[in-house]
Amino acid sequence: MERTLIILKPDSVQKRLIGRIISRFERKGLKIIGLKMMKADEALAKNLYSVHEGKPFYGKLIKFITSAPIVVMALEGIKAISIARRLMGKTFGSEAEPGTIRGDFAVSNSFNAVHGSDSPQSVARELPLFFKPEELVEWEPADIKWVYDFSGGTPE
Ligand code: IDP
Ligand code: MG
Repeated sequence: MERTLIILKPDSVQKRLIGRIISRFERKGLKIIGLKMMKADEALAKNLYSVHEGKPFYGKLIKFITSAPIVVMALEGIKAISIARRLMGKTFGSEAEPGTIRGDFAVSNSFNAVHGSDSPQSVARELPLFFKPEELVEWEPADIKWVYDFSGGTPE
């Protein structure tokens, strides 16, 4: 099982999309193991987006992500990182396919509804910025035997 970090960005919270966006991940079968609302301060934002320092959009991005509350979520599942990224759609709201979160809920290239870690290395760096180990909840969904095929012994 893989873990990933998802952030519902300030535009999602302001547009009252929290419930609808969380359900996209839930209904796919990804398990929520951490969830909270918070405001990111500048230090946290700069840490999250350190790879983008120096790029033309960096300043605006830091301002945006710290401008209003966000909802942060830790998800778990087989291939959770790539599945979540595909549910999100392409980076720019203007280019994201209909049916994806960004395709359905964002039209802007910067105010694009969600952040999702893009690799195991990013998860290892980003998840601990937002969740302490004790904030992540281990639990077994009641329907897990219908979410994955266990007929071969291991989930598929
Ligand atoms: P990602 O969120 O799909 O991983 P990144 O390239 O990592 O995309 O960029 C991080 C965030 O920075 C984007 O989600 C978006 O909010 C913003 N961003 C990226 N590229 C641009 C741009 O060219 N103009 C404005 N904002 C951008
Ligand atoms: Mg990225």
